[in-house]
Amino acid sequence: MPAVDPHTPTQTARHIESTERHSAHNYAPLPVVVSRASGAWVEDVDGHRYLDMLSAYSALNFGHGHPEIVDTFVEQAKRLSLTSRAFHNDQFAPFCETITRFCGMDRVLPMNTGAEAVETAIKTARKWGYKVKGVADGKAEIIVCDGNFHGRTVTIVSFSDDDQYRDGFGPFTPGFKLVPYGDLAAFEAAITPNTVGFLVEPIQGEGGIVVPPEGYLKGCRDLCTKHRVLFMADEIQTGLGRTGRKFACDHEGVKPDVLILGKALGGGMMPVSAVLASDEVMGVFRPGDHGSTFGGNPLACAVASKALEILERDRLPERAARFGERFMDKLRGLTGGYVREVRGRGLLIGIALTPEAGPAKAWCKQLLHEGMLCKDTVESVMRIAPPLVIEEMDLDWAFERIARTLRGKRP
Ligand code: IF1
Repeated sequence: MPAVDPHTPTQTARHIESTERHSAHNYAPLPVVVSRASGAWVEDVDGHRYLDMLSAYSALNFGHGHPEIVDTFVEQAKRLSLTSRAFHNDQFAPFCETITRFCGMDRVLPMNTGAEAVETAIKTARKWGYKVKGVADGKAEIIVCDGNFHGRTVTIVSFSDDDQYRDGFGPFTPGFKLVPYGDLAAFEAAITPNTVGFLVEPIQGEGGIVVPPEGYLKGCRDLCTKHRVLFMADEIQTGLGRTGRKFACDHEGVKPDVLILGKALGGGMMPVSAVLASDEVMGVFRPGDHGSTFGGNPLACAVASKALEILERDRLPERAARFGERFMDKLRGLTGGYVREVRGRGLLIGIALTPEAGPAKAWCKQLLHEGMLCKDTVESVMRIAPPLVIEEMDLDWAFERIARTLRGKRP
């Protein structure tokens, strides 16, 4: 299939042709070239408007160009952008105070991307295992789940069960054990005296918006406590209001030992990630053990602090819960036909299609022509995750398009 169909307008076609020519082909984006955006709406290089129902996989919880975040960003960029951690900067302490209070954790270790935060969590668990739990050197095991997505570094893809993520990238990092997601008995059976951590997404994103059975997270939490295993929640995609609570673990009253955040923490402005833990766990780090040139930079700290302030002040988790419930109810009215199931929590929603519907990607492309951006995950699931600041009338607008499209002809 050609990258650009002959009907796509000139500017769009030019950009896509140049991209195809000069960039690595590690993505296959939908054929839209965005050039500006505000709130939940984006505009492409040919002047067409689209409603953003993906929000950069939850990195845009605050929408595009949130005025206060932009102001914070611009002001801080003018004053001080970077020091490295060789010196202190005056945005760091306020950020650490804000985020630890927000998360109910003792200490934070800031990084930049999600994958770096996951790597940090893995290093934390291993070091804790050796220094505190007393696991013999080189023997630490971390349990992870089938269908996981935690990023794309060599170590992280080492424990992916998706062949494409691993193919051609070995040799891999040992020390990980896969168990079926949602299966408490399988998790307990996999624990050994060498198990130092359990790394889990409270809702699997790339796995297809998979909500685990009720009681699973709580059960895992209890098993982790019983066997002295660190419960490590990857809330990079599910955290910060997306699922209708501050964190997806809150739905089961679960407090992780290690909390991993990213995406929306950067206010949609820049990559900011973080790992949070208790004094005991974070206490394993000594100067020089771990770090990052950009981690904890003043620009990131200022923007992230502002993002957390807005999230709380504007009650965005409650908004996600309210809007998400209504939107999911309406979507469920579409089941039968091409819709097999609608699932998710808050504004993290998957529309699972029937086999007769064909690939979800074709439907997302159809919706693009209707003026709406969304994205397939696995073969047969459409992922819906609008900014949490979206207006209800925009959600109504989106529902009309989705309903009309899914009731229409198969693309
Ligand atoms: C891409 C997926 C989503 C994540 C969880 C860690 C990371 C991610 C739970 C790593 C990142 C992103 C990566 C992005 C697409 C997107 C994605 F489809 F790939 F799986 F959201 F579902 N943990 N997810 O979801 O964070 O290093 O990217 O900052 O294009 O790969 P990162």
